[in-house]
Formats: sequence, structure tokens, C-alpha cells
Amino acid sequence: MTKPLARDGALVGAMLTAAFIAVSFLGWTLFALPFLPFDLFDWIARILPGSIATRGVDAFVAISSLVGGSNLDAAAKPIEQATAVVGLFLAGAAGGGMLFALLRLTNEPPLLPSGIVGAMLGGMALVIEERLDRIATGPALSGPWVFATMLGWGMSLGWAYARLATAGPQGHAATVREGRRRFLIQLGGSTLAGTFMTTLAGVLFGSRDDGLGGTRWSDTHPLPNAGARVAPLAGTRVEFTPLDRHYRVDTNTRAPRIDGDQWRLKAGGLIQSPMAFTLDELRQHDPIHVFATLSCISNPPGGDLISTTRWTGVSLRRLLPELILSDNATHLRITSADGFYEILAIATIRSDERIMLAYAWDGVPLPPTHGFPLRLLVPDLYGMKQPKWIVAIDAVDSWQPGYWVARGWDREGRVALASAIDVVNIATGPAGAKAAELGGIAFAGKRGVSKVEVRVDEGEWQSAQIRDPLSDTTWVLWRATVSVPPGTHAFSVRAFDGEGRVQQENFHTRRTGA
Ligand SMILES: Nc1nc2c(c(=O)[nH]1)N[C@H]1C(S)=C(S)[C@@H](COP(=O)(O)O)O[C@H]1N2
Ligand SMILES: [Mo]
Repeated sequence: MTKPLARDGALVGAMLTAAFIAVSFLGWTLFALPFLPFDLFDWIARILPGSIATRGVDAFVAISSLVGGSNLDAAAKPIEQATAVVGLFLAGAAGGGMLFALLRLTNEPPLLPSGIVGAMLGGMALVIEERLDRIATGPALSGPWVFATMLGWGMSLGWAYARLATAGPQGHAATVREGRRRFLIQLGGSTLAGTFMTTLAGVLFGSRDDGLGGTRWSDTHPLPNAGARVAPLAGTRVEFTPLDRHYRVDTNTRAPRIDGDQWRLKAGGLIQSPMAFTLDELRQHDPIHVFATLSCISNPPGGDLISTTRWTGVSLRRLLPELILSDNATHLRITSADGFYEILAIATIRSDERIMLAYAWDGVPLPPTHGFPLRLLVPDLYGMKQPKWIVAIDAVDSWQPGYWVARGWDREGRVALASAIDVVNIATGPAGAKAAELGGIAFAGKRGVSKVEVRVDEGEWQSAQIRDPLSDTTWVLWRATVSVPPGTHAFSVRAFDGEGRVQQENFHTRRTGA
């Protein structure tokens, strides 16, 4: 018997891993079973040392802007998901090679050792899924499914090894090679067809519910700045972001799914006695509504990781008395279902009634991707400080770094002055004179934007008109008209905040000509 090569193992591993991914995909889309490629990726992202994790985020933002231009948001998750799938595929090919190398060392029937390897990998997969809380919160068969698919992967490799070892009449090198070639082609053909069919079935029959049902508040109400004097220049991004276009950033290739009936907000730590709130109990408090712009600290100048909507929830300041805090409590530690957490000073909560536990946006419940059932909203801070999928609040007696702060990001997370040019239109007037119309946004958190200026190339800064914002915690839309000589120019923008400070860095520049 001539033993199959490690190289054959890599090839078989690639084929069977593709099939494995497709079958897992089907289980996920049809039955919400754990999807190992994504979960493995999320787990690795979580355990990586902070410096590598933050560099990874920067790399993903850079790749997303290469692929999506200023439509970072649309590109980001698919790129992350593709990386997860391709990564597991490559690992599967390498694993197949290693398994064949291992099988070559023994003369045992390959099914037993490959079954043991499959079972070991299945056990590791179970531990990872358990860490991510996917087994307990998933459907009943989540654990057996993860284990069985992994075991199946290992044993099919053993089976393929046995088939290759006995391909063709023994002893004739040429016929053995021919027999192996035929087997590999057959296996390749059937795994390819199987992968294609299961993926297609998953795409066709999987539920695609984005959880944004119901009548939106904005469908039936005028926006608070409906009477604003300055109209947005056509081509400027939408002032009130449609919910399905609100950017999304989190450390999960797929969002945690929480059962709203089972869910409780647990309060503990330095409070009189532990408490638990149901969603309905939170909804029974007088709601507050805040128009706020949320931005990711990783949003590059001109990027779309920034959005604006109307948030609804319970003001944390009004909820504090119910918790009956101990005298030494100084901060709240807010924990999410995905292991994310942030620390918020109680003094900060007392200083701003708009800080809320939000359960709705634009009049409809939060969807799973944006934090269902409950998230924190702090109007002046970057998204990194605002946990989604909140499960617990604990009063503590000292500041601690939050999830991203522990990984090296800004401690305070207050939004910096930001401005962007969304559109430049150049028109030729009488006598060949050219005028450029520009429009865009500027944001300074609750400091507000007092002035916006634009310039052409290295020319003088010229002031833009500012449209009344939706509230004093949202971005402003601005527009400007400037005259330009013929040719291509670099248009830049800068903003001033309500305290008169001017933006010093991260200028957005667009180069265009006519
Ligand atoms: N639980 C949890 N909350 C989270 C995150 C996360 O990874 N996990 N990411 C934060 C970051 S970095 C941002 S920018 C905002 C984005 O909120 P959005 O996806 O609703 O726009 O969520 C924040 N809340
Ligand atoms: Mo973020």
C-alpha cells in the first residue's frame, strides 16, 4: 500500500472544509445553530492582546475604505465575515495536510485516529462556543451539532485517506496515481456541488429579518428642524439616518440574539440589594427621546461610521434612585451579552439627563444588530463607550478601563471635532467663471458646531452656512458656494465647536475639477 501524501491531505482538507462551512452555514441560516467560522473569528478577536486587536480594527477600517470608499459601513461586516470564512477554509486545508502526515506515521486503519482528531477539535469548538455563550443561548441541539460536524470533518478525512491508500490495483505506480486522481476529482466534484447547493439553500431559505418592523416615528412626525432656513445641498448625506443605513460596529461577526422575554437587566454591586428589571418594567418609566449623532472613534474623515437618529429609553439619572446606591459607589460598570463592558461615572450620569438606557430608535425596538433589547446612549461620547446588548449594571467604587480602553483606546472617549465634505458641484457661470457648491456635515458632540469653513487648495478659509440641527447633540449640515479658477482643486473643510475651538486635524479634503 502506498500512503497518500500530506499534499493530498491539504487538497482533501480544502474540499471537505468547504463542505463543512456550507453545512454549518445551512444550520445557521435555517435553524440559528452556531456558525463556527464566525464564532472562531469573534473568539480570537476577543482574546487577542489589546495592541493587536486595535491594529486589527485599523486594518479592517483601512481595507473597508479601500473596498467601499466612503461607504465603509457597507463594506466592513462583509469583509470581516469573508475573512472569517476564508481563514477557516485555509486552516482546514492546512489541517487536512497535517492529519494526513499524522496518518502516514501509523498503519492503523485511518478512521480511528482521524475520528479522535475530529473529536478533539469538536471538543475545542464546544469550549469556544461555550465561552461565547452560543450553546446556552442557541437552539437545543447547538452543542451536539457543533461536535458532530467537527467529528464528521475529521472522519471524512480519514475515510478519504483510506480510499486514496487503496486506490487502483496495488503495486502499479501509474494505476495508483490514476485511481487517486479519479477519486480526488470525484470528491472535488461532489463537495463543490454540495457546497454550492447548501449555500444556495441557505441564502434562499434562510430568514433575512432585519428586525426593523413597525411604523417609524419619523414616518408620521415632522423632524424638529423642519422649518430650518438653510436647506441641505442635494448630495449631502441624509440628516436623519434611515435605520437600515445606520452604521454598525461591534466585535461580533454576528450579533448576539437575546430572547426579550427571558432577558433581565441585573443590577448589583454597591447597591442596597440586587435587582432585576424586565423590559416591560423599564418601558413603564417615563421615556425620554433624544436626537443624537453616534460616531465610531475609527471613523476616518469623510467616512460613514457616523449616523443620527432619535433614541428612546429610560434616563439613567431618573433610574439611579431606584437602585439605592451605597455611599461609596462612584461608577457604574455596564456589561454586555458579548463580553463587552464600559464604566461610567455616576457624577457624569447626574450631570446629563440625556444619558439613557435606550430600547428604541425612531419609534421601533432596537434590532439585534444594534443592541436589542437595551443599550447605553451617552450623547457626547464615541460609540466605543456605549455598550449594546446590556445584561448587567454593577455599582463600583473606582474607575476601571472599559473594553476598548483596556485595549489602548482613548480613556475619555469624548468625540473630537469632525467635519466632512459629502458633495462638490462645479458649475460654469456667464463669462466662464466657475462656482463650486459644497455640502456636508460637522459634529462636535454636545459642544455643538458654531462655525464651518471651507477652502480651495491653500486659499483663504471661507465661511459656510449652517443648517439648524435636529438637536444640540446631533451633527449639523452645512453648505457653501465658492468661486474657483478652472482646473482640478482640493476642497477642504474645518469646523469650530460651540466653545470657539477650531478643528486642528483630520481635515477632510476632496479633489475634483471641471
Ligand atoms: N456589546 C457591545 N457594544 C458595543 C460594541 C461592541 O463590540 N459590543 N461596539 C461599540 C462601538 S466601537 C460602536 S462604534 C458602537 C456602534 O453602535 P451601532 O452599531 O449601533 O452603530 O457600539 C458600541 N457598543
Ligand atoms: Mo466604534
